[in-house]
Amino acid sequence: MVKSEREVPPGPVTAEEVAREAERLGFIACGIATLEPSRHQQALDDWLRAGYGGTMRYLHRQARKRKEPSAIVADARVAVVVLESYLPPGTRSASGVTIAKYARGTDYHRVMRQRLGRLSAWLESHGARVAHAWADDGPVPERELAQRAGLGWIGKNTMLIRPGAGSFFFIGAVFTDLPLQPSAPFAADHCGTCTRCLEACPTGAIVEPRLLDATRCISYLTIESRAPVPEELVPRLEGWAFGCDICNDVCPWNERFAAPTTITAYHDRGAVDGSDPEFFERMDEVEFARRFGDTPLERPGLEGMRRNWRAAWKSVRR
Ligand code: B12
Ligand code: SF4
Ligand code: SF4
Repeated sequence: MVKSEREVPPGPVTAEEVAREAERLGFIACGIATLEPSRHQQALDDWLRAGYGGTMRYLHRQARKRKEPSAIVADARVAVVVLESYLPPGTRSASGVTIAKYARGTDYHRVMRQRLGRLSAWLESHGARVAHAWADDGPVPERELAQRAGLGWIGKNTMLIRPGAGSFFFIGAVFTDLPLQPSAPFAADHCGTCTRCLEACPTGAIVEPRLLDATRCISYLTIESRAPVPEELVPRLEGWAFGCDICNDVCPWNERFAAPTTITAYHDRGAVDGSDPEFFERMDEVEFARRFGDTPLERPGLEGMRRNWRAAWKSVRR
């Protein structure tokens, strides 16, 4: 059993000072999470056993660490958890096909890693010997740590939602040995009786509140899966050719509070022409690399985007 971080004596910097620095660097919120074992180990095991993770085998390999966050980074005592807003200003035309909002600018791994690196360096300059940053690139149960760090609740669509901010942000974490006072976990569930996300999901991927069958999720089908989109799901793509924002878009917490990001790297470059059915067919690998080499679209690559584009166009032409 891991010792409760609440017993750790105060360190050279306070959690409030860390939060101020995080906000100065451009994160929209920051909290401190303990590294106690997950309270949702059974939920993760059941999810994996049910096959909801599809071909994302890395989730099986990382399961032990996700359940035991203290095993992720040697000598770390807490995780400094931060949120980075990515909502690009402006909306896209409703005709044609589209891509997820997070993917319209520079790849967030690159962008957030730089800012997290600055936060790690700052922690080191304040006495940390361990300051390991993670930006969606490790065995970190990010949403659970964010909830534990007091940053929001996990909604029925499985997203971390923050009052006054919504859910269009990434989660990052710096594991450190600084003895920072943990935040109070976010206790409330502000979904109430709302079921908008469950009703709006076109593929029925949210099988029950907070339970997502990734193998039916458009985000998985167009980003993670290497296989063709299953025939029965093609008509349900609703024009999404890379990722999907529907269960975030319909959430009243986003309708009311989501504000555009000030980070220009996430702004829409306009590099994708969603009104052109042949857009990726006409492009060669050199052109694709030039336009999308530093964006999330690099993950499926040109062939993957051609597959997605064809399927998404079929869904809007019916
Ligand atoms: C695999 C993955 C996916 C998969 C599976 C998604 C899923 N819901 O599991 C796919 C490819 C479908 C996906 C899609 C998207 N993803 Co994704 N994804 C991940 C990743 C790498 C792992 C998530 C995971 O472990 N899933 C397995 C399930 C079982 O775990 P979990 O969802 O975290 O659930 C745990 C907790 O919820 C807890 N739990 C269960 N019940 C309860 C109840 C309560 C009350 C509490 C407190 C906890 C709790 O136990 C669960 C098991 O540990 C994380 C990054 C990370 N390292 O965590 C990003 C991450 C979750 N994704 C993110 C994003 C932005 C997206 C998309 C919006 C992208 C897009 N526009 O297409 C969509 C949203 C789809 C959706 N509704 O989830 C962000 C979410 C930010 C946020 N505000 O929550 C993350 C955190 C990446 C990041 N660093 O910012 N993603
Ligand atoms: S991202 Fe789209 S397909 Fe996936 S759960 Fe949300 S609404 Fe459904
Ligand atoms: S749409 Fe409603 S139920 Fe779904 S996450 Fe948002 S508030 Fe919760």
